[in-house]
Amino acid sequence: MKARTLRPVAIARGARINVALLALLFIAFFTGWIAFAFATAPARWSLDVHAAGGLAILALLPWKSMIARRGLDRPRAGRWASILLGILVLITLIAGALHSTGLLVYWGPLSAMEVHVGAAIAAVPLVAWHVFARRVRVRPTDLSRRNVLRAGALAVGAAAAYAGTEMLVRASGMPGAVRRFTGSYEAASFQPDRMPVSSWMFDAVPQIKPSAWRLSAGGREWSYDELFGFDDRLTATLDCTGGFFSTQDWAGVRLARLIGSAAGLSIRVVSATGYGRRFPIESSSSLLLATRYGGQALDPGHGFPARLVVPDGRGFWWVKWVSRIEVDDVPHWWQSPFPLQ
Ligand code: HEM
Ligand code: HEM
Ligand SMILES: Nc1nc2c(c(=O)[nH]1)N[C@H]1C(S)=C(S)[C@@H](COP(=O)(O)O)O[C@H]1N2
Ligand SMILES: [Mo]
Repeated sequence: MKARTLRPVAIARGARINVALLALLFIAFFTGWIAFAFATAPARWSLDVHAAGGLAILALLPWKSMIARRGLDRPRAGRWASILLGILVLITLIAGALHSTGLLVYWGPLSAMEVHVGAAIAAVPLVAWHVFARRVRVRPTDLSRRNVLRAGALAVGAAAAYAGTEMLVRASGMPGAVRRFTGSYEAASFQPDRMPVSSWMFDAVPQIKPSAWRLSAGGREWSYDELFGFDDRLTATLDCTGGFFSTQDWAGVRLARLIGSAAGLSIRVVSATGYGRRFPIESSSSLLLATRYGGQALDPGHGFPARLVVPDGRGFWWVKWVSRIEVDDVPHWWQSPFPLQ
């Protein structure tokens, strides 16, 4: 096979596209996780950057396919890994668009959002390998005025394209028009019996007998009946990173009542399954340990006997099947940003 000789202009363009892709992949990955970390304003602005970044990647793909074709012309190891990377990036983009337009929000047991994030995570080691194995030489002149202008034009174009697709989704009344600011779809609000059951990763629903169950909190144990006797109420929205949200009337007991006068920096709420999250001590009066939703007892899927309600906290903070609440001097931010279980 004859290697094609490329003019320096084409080489510089190739490097430019590849470097831009790398930056955009970083931005999309980072802002995606910011969006998952919050159920408040940062979720929105990070998703605006995220969506524009994703569309910018899409815009560069025609140029990238020219580079890829050139690379594929040379017989060398690892081309299949590059092709797999291409497939994963395409799946990520397509699933993101399916979720955002609402054209296909569920695919069997998986949501488009789960496919989107799953493919993106799977692509990470391949990107790392790819960048290492197909090294691009970056020169100081790459930061030229012209390249900065190019990057600016790409950013403006991507933002406009994102605004355009959002307007199109709304004007045409696609299902995606009714997403919440986190991108999630409403599901069974105020209909507890129809609320979706979800878990962060692999936690299975435990069957807990209320007679044998005890909650340890504030230096003592509480029985189910004791907890059920409280009637603090809160209307709050559970917003799962899987792509749905559901608002319910929750009832139970404010954590402040359970921990009493215990002193410390943070509160750790632990599930019977071992899953747990830590909260700043100041939040003890806004957090609710719920035994009921919509006036009825929780069911096993939703955390029976008791589950945490975290207003303005993403779903993964809403620990289910709570068995232990501890106060200690570990700062609340001293934990993995996302559950590891
Ligand atoms: C959207 C993400 C990307 C995809 C889907 C992708 C895909 C591919 C494919 C299929 C090839 C041809 C097969 C091969 O040479 O292994 C290739 C080549 C290459 N890629 Fe990527 N790539 C991506 C991002 C990047 C990034 C971020 C860099 C560097 C910063 C990069 C640098 C290169 C280089 C230098 C080549 C070789 C080109 C040549 O031999 O002329 N790529 N890429
Ligand atoms: C590098 C890989 C990624 C790319 C290229 C990418 C790209 C995209 C694209 C193109 C959209 C559709 C935007 C729209 O038109 O509304 C989207 C949506 C979304 N992505 Fe990603 N994404 C990536 C990774 C992630 C990750 C890792 C997360 C979460 C941890 C994430 C979370 C989301 C969310 C929540 C939406 C929905 C936004 C909405 O409905 O408004 N993405 N992504
Ligand atoms: N013990 C435990 N609690 C958990 C989880 C889990 O995996 N284990 N998943 C969390 C996540 S990610 C979400 S979205 C909500 C889902 O609550 P639901 O099943 O009542 O909708 O529970 C949270 N609480
Ligand atoms: Mo979730």
